[in-house]
Amino acid sequence: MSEKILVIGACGQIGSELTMKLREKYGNQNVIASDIREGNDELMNSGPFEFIDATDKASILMVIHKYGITTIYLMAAMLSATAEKQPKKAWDINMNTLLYILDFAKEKIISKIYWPSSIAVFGETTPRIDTPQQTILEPATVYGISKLAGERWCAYYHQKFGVDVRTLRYPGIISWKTPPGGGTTDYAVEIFHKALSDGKYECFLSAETTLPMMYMDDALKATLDVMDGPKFDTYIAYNVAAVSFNPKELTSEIQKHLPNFTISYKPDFRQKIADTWPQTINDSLARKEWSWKHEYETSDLVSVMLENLK
Ligand code: AKB
Repeated sequence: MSEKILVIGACGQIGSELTMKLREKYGNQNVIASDIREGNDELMNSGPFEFIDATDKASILMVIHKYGITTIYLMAAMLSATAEKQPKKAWDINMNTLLYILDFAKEKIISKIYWPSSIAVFGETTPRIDTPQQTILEPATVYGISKLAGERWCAYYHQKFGVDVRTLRYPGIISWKTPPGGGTTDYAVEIFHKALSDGKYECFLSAETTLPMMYMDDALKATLDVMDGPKFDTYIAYNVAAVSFNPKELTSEIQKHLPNFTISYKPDFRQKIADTWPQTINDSLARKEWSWKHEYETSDLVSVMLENLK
């Protein structure tokens, strides 16, 4: 049976580019985009689209039956900063939808799931440099708690019911096509827009706040690679890493292209979130087990971002 894919949350930062990549690979008609709002023209015009509220189990099931969906990429989520403002709503979106999808797979209505986790599963008590795959997981944010709980649910459904679910722990994702929304790492995208439009940027994190980051193309490659591989014997939410930098270092890279660009710092509540997250990630397991390798270094992603946003 050929794969029929449903992307839930297809109009968000990762969802929109992931949908286009999947359409390229599996054919436009085999990848159904869905979200609560319309996406960009490219996404809306290149293949099927359905309005789905990710918390509405019945409408997800209806779309699964309508298209004969075999695989779901569940990209709808409330990210770290927004989730702190609406904890219960964040839990509902980040957790209940996952449980619906896991149940659909348990009941053999669908056969495969991609569900992303995040570096937010780590917390203050986790080693922040070269953070291992297996380590202390005591997240301090609602988003992090939901991602950690989600990982454990995925492991449970995999082990108890044989559900084929795969997960990567994304770092901050840098891209230019669709803006991110509500994340702590979002400064590293906003900065490019402001550098080009205003020549200056007021950063909500302090100069020295180092966080793991990845260019979108690398994130998509990792996602497709982990989905292409054989089913896991044991469920693992893989650490994946590319680069790490702080706002000061990113500014210096941008200044190589825009020498007059200036940055000022006004840390807000997001600083506290960033302070609990790792600075660098050890992803040797992903590199060993499915040959994960990033391509974009910081200087590459800065060039690509400025080039495309110009
Ligand atoms: C966020 O900042 O909340 C996200 C993430 C690291 O998962 N980008």
